[in-house]
Amino acid sequence: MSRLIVVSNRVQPPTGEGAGNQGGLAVALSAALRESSGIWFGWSGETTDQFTGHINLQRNFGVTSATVDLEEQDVDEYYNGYANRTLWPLFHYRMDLAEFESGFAGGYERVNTRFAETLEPLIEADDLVWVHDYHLFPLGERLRDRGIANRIGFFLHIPWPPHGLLLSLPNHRELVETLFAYDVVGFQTQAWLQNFVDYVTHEMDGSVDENGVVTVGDRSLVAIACPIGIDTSEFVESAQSSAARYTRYRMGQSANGRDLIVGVDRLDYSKGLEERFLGYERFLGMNESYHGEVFLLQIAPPSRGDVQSYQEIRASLDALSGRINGAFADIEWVPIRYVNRGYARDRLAGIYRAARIGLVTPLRDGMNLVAKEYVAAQDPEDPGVLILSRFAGAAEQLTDAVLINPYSPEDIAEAIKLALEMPLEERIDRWQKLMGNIIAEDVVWWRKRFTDALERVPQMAG
Ligand code: ADQ
Repeated sequence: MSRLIVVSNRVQPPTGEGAGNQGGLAVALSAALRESSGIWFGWSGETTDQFTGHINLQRNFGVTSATVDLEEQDVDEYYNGYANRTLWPLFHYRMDLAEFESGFAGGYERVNTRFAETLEPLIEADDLVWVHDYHLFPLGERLRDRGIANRIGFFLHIPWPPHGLLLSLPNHRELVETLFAYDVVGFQTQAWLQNFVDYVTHEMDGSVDENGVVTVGDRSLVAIACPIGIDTSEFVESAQSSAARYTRYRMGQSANGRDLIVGVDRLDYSKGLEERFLGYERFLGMNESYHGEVFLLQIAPPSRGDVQSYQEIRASLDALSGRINGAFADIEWVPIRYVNRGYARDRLAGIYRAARIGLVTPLRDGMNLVAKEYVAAQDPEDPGVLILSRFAGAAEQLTDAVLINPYSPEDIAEAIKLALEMPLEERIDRWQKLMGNIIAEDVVWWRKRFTDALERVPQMAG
């Protein structure tokens, strides 16, 4: 087995606190790094006055992490700027929010070059290099510039936008060309992969063969759809842990016989939270008999608070939840509990298990792991119902969820009613089918699918 080098914007080494804190992705990557004596490289999350390229090497629970500090200007232009104010909105179909500043693009290039310069000496002859996500599109090319001939793969966690939309990005072609420095490029779904192929065939006169080899001129890459999964067995276990059981018990007590509908998302405009609240409001407006009988628990820890559009979405959700509660609440019942904090994974599992409905309604999402976690946490004898946006990548696999259009409050309202009234037999039937997929295509399956594809590519002569 080749040694694995994982590169991502942030590094999340294991903390040794069990299932409590590390996300499924970090767990899976940590396991692979441990098995292959690999290295996880990225930004430390800290800033420094002057970039030095000093690597902080640490070993935590068998995983070696190598992190670098960045300058404040790097963080502003590369992370808050190009990654989160240009690429993130555009790749989530939000041209209205995308900001095109040449300073951002310059900072993005600079940080990718700095990462490549710093990482290069750590790479040994047979290593597999696996780069993650939209922060680091050009990294492979910068490594090739330095003579790195190793197999290098790239996985995109977010959607790839339709061809016409990507044209609004200045220098879109350069960005796509950088991908050809990679041997394998992975997308979450067939739909995002198809968008990429559309761009390459229409804009670059490229072609794709039946093995997924995409060719432009004399350059090629292997493009695969490789949907990320969760650590299913770990999540099932954590839903049965004592912390989960206690949380479920407390939820049950505070629900007082009412049905719980749960939403869990980073506070992000792509997650469709306003539309979700409006759909729930519509449900309440249409179904007076359910007043006092259900409540929505929306857990939404703030993220990217330095970016203005995130401050705006936060303010508008505060106002909207207040308005809905003001309109419908009674002395003994509040229709929305809106919570701006994170929870340990085992407690989250207990909350999912207590919920009659998992409401997952992103306007656009690369995959959406919450949908899978909700299913994995259910009681097989009495499972809840997953309501899922058809615009989440997860909808390609989870076709037995109640699929909805997240832009339609009416659709959301009707799905809530349908789910609350769904007979046990149908709930079990849908859940078994969903769970079948979540078990078969878990995070280890995902990791192997990607690294196998990368290992199949012959290594270039150095
Ligand atoms: P995210 O946009 O962050 O990820 P998602 O896939 O839902 O979205 O993952 C969120 C993770 O954070 C889940 O594991 C969830 O449990 C956890 N989380 C969310 N709110 C939490 C809370 N309040 N407390 C504790 N944990 C919380 C990006 C892409 C997705 C893609 C993933 C992985 O945007 O589309 O699925 O990467 O590829």
